[in-house]
Amino acid sequence: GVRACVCPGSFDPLTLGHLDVLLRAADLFDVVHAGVAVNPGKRGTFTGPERAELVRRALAESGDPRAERVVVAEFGDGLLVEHCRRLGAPVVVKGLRSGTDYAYELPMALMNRHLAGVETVFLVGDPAYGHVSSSLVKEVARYGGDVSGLVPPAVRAALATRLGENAS
Ligand code: COD
Repeated sequence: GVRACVCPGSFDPLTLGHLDVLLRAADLFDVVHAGVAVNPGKRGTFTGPERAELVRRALAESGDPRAERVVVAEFGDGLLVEHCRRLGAPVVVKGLRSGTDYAYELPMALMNRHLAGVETVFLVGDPAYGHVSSSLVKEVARYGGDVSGLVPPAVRAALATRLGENAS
């Protein structure tokens, strides 16, 4: 059968670190569901639909053949394991930058296995993106720093519009 996984995240916005994990997950699975989590109590920089659209555009402009196996969907504020069940994808794939990431991810991985038997596969993050997070990228963009090499071109343009000097 088709082996499917979910790569969840806030993706507010997608970085090159996220993109690397999505494409490497597509080396291991037939279908990768990029799951855009939207916490209604937390106002993000981009809305759920905007984040999902940026992931789609970044995948398309990457020109990488693996991108054809990545499907993007928001999952609102529900449980990740419910999203996995709806999609028929019993595996979660996440990237780890550091031991701090692992400490944050371990209880969630244990909880998701407890709740629904959903397994978590961790990919070792590319050290080239070890310093790349959505929050730091937004801080750099807000103060006019150069975010090329940190985010795909589509995200760079969206950040300039949303946070750059000509933002309202
Ligand atoms: N290199 C490698 N991996 C990276 C990098 C990088 N540079 N940057 C990010 N990542 C990976 C990490 O694995 C991270 O987990 C993932 O990308 C997503 O990162 P973010 O920052 O976009 O997303 P988070 O950490 O805010 O997402 C957390 C979730 C939304 C996945 C989590 O809160 C969740 O599952 N929520 C749903 C509700 C639920 O089920 N709660 C109970 C969980 S037990």
